[in-house]
Amino acid sequence: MRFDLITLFPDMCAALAAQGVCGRAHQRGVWSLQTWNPRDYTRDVHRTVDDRPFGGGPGMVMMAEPLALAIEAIRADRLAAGADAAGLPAPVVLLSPAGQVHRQALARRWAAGRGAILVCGRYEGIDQRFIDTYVDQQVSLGDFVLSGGELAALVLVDSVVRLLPGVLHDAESAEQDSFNPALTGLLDSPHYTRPEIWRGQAVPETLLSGHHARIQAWRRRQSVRLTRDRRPDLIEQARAAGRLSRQDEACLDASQAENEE
Ligand code: 9WO
Repeated sequence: MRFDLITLFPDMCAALAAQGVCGRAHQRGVWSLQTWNPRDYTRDVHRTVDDRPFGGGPGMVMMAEPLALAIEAIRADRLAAGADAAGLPAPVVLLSPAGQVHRQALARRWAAGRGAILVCGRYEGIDQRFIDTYVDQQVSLGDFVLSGGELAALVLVDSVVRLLPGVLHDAESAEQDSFNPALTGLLDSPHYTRPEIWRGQAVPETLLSGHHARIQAWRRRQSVRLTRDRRPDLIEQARAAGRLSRQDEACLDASQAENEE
């Protein structure tokens, strides 16, 4: 899988390919990341990538032409590398608050694809004519504003790459929700490690019992209750999708009754 990032700040993007599970997988060739600087596709001596907005207003706008030339260069390079299925060019994706909000189900869909060309905007925005001409879809991470699209692009790539086969160890993937349908859509239960008592706080007894079935049931109960308390919307979704068992419902009823006492 190959991701091409169009960015004025390529240095910001190197970390993902260098560290952690994504870094390891990158080193093994599971995926690749290339950055393309629009500044390298300018033709004036000042290497201008931005200009003042027509109609006035604060700040600067990214010019269409350097971005378009970067896309053309990427398309040629991906073709030469055989990175795309024949006649199926990689989608061009803009990270912006106007996009579809990213979530785990979309990350899974991306993980089945060939990658993408990710456009990272800066300044006040990008000339709309570039967006109209080249951008296939916009992706948002949520309702907040960043100073540029780079961090959002890296979050997107991270969420996809960790789902690729062989990126996580068995031990990690066993815990992972896509391999553990029972947990899908619920929040994970709390984790503990040594020491058994830390600053007077003990580890929940069940986790020390060595009783696998009881531990599993305890974790599931914790997941269900935590999700109910913090993200009741996810409980509704899980229920609607038939992902809550009779035990899950009983656990919700029981803790509801405790709260009402
Ligand atoms: C396009 C656009 C369209 C409608 C409304 C806002 C929009 N912003 C952009 C855009 O290309 N913005 C660039 C990237 C330039 C300004 C900083 N940018 C940005 C991206 N800020 N915040 C994001 C972002 C991306 C994904 N999820 C949350 C925020």
